[in-house]
Amino acid sequence: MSELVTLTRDGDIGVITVNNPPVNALSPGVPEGIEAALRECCADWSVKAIVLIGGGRTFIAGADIKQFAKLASGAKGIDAGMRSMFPSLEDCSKSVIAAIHGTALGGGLETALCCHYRVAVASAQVGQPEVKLGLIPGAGATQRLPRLAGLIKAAEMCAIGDPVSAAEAEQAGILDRVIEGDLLSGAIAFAREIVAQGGPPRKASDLSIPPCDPNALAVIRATVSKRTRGLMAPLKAIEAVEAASFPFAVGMQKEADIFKECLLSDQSKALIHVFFGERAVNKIPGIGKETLTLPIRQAAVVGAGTMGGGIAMNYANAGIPVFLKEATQEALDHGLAIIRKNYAATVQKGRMTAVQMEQRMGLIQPTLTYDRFAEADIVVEAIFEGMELKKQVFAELDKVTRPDAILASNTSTLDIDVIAAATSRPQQVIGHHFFSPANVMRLLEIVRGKESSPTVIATSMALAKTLNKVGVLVGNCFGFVGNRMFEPYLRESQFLVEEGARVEEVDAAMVEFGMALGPLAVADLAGLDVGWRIKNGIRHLIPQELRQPLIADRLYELGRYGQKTKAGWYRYPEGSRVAMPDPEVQQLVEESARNAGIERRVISSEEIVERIVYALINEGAKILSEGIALRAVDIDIIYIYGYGFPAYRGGPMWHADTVGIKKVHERICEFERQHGTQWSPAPLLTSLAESGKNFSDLDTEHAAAS
Ligand code: T1G
Repeated sequence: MSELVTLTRDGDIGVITVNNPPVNALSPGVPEGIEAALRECCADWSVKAIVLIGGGRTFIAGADIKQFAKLASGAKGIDAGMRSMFPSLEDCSKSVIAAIHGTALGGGLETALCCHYRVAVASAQVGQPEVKLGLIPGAGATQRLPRLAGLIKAAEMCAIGDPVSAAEAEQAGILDRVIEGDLLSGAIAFAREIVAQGGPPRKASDLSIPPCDPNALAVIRATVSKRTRGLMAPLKAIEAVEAASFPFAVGMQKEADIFKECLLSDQSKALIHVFFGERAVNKIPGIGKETLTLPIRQAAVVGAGTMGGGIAMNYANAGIPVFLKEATQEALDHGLAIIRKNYAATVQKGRMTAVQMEQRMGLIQPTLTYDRFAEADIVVEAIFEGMELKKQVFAELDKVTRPDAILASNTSTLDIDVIAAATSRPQQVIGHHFFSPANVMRLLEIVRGKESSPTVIATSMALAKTLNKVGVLVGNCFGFVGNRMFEPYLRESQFLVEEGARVEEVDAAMVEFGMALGPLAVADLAGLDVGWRIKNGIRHLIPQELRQPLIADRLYELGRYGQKTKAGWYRYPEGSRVAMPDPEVQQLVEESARNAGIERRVISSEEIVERIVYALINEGAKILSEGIALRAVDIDIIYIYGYGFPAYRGGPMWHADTVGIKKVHERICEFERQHGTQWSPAPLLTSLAESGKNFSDLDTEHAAAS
């Protein structure tokens, strides 16, 4: 046994405790330790039953994902210990009782399913989230869960991957008892009851599957297929669960075959990359657990428009009171009405009660003055995207807030240093770039100014978690990371339309690639007027020789701003947000291309995807080499959480690695030959192509150096 696993005794009950913080993953040494402890218990006649429990804050939260990343990359046999433990548990001659608190997930729940009984505290959760890693359960859950909880519950848990509560798990037959009071004492008492009952240990694998409505699986399959478009693992998980209707050994082999197929898939590699990436973005050189953070007990938002209202909702949802300031009562009332409408929609969907809605509304404190802003620990400015107005507001905030208050701008593109210079405390100024709708989108770009202090950065990163956001620290440049990359992404989309692809073909190709929405539909959603204003603000910076899109400005001039005017790249029928191709736009495109001497041609969806995605990658490489993003994975997380890039492709930079840096570089060089200098490959991309390295290698080197 190792220090990772200890064996103690409580009278005639052996207690095996796993101590592998922070989540008791089945890392090397843990399965071996459990197996050794089992052997010792079985060899000791005085031990009548065994309790398996997790030390610290949770039961076993799964196999060690790092190990599976290595297996996926070809390592052999490193899971042998784990593979040996599961049958040792189930074949143990004495009853083993799993005592669950925290989360029993993946291989953790599978460990519990190999035990003969399972008890848990009411706050515990159990689940099989492997599909979120592009995997399926690989240690018997697809075969044991159906025998305990039926095919339908097993299919739901294995294909969707969401955890279930202890109560629900008990109801389903997965848990035998929810323990009141101390878990260990309760589990030991339960063990003694089992001993008193006598008889052999109860194996889940011996149970027969309760009958179920065969149509119900078809319904789940259809639901899963719609909900997880493009993902392979969920449907594969259902296939494995269905194999539970065969003899256990046959079903286990089917699970093993499917698990291996998923493990070796690009989707699983990408999703494991994202799992660790979501955590890696919190690691900032020079900012550690010892960096002071400021308590945020009172917030304030300036501007009650779409963004300001959504930002205020984030604070209210986190239980933080927030002043919401507008210039006029009318604007304030309008903003509050939209917030109320948003909450009412959530109540309508059953995801919030009316009481909770009123509690949240009560935390939003409308105001027309700065009178109480001295109480605010943070102020988020969310007014019109104009630099002069922002500088004016920050100069005002400088006077009405405490010197230690954080002053954050929600600007989506403008220079944080210029905004900070409008105050006497630039070290307190930072960008908090929320993504619309701010109360829904998880991404928060945290834009560091050159003087933003470590405390303000660390507080912002911690606040992102409090607001249930994925906070990514980025540098200060036009558009920061996300919007700076979105410019070439949208530029190429428009060029492709001018060169011969239909609007709907461009969007369809990108949706097929896995994007939530096509780029031109996104432009209609964001507003062509917004894009025009941003572009207009930098037109003087754009070299005259650079080709510029022709159509968007024409659409703007025609008053076609997108969804908000029922017409943009698409037409939107009254009362609908369904994008309808518009012959008028097609005619405008053909006329503009003809006038510009552009010879139109049929363009394949493969070229559409390459031109648009490689434009992202090329700009991302520039951003990385300028240090605007700390790591390539930060860019991936930004595009997955802020722009709907498919997580099963790992983000734009991971996708480049998957396609192959050399191939991406060759195609970009080809595009440069065809379309000119705006396709000049980023020097970093050229250097990687020449050295045979990729973006993941760079991140590994960055991690080693910091
Ligand atoms: N393996 C390795 N490391 C893990 C891990 C795991 N399973 N789970 C968490 N970590 C690390 C994480 O990277 C972070 O590291 C630290 O622990 C704290 O995590 C055979 C094949 C359990 C709900 O998918 O959902 O079993 O950043 O910040 O917010 O069928 O962690 O500190 O260096 O997330 O309190 C299935 C994944 C695996 C569960 C806790 N299990 N983990 O959340 O902490 S595959 C999972 C989580 C499998 C079998 C298959 C969450 C959590 P660092 P954290 P948290």
